[in-house]
Amino acid sequence: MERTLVLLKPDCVQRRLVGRILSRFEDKGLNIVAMKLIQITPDLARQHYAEHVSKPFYPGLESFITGAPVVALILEGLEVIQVVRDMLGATSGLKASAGTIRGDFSSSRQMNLVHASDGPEAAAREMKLYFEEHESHDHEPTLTPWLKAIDE
Ligand code: FUP
Repeated sequence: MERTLVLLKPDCVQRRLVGRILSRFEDKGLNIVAMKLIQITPDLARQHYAEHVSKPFYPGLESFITGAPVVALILEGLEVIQVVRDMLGATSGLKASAGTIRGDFSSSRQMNLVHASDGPEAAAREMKLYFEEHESHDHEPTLTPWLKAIDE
């Protein structure tokens, strides 16, 4: 089992899409093991987007991501890091395929609704940035035997 950090960004919360996006992850059979509503500070934004801080688009990205609360969550599942990235689609909503979350709900490169870790190292780093150990909860959904075979 793998875990990944997901943020439902300010545009997602403001557009009242939180329930619909969470449903897509639940429908896929992914397990929510941590979740909270938080306000990202400029300091946290700089840590999260460390690789982008010096880029021309960063000031706009920071004011967007700190402009309203976000829902942070940790999802668990088989190959969940890649599975969730595929569910999101390409970074820009204009390029993301129909059927993906960004493809279906976003027409913007910046306001693309959801962030998800792009690899195992990023997932480990980002889960630590947003959650303390005691905020995530191991649990086995009772319907697991109907979501995957025992040897998967
Ligand atoms: P992603 O991994 O798909 O979230 O995208 P990136 O890490 O490449 O970019 C991080 C965020 O910066 C994206 F959510 C969108 C934003 N961004 C811009 O606002 N302008 C750009 O030119 C590129 C990215």
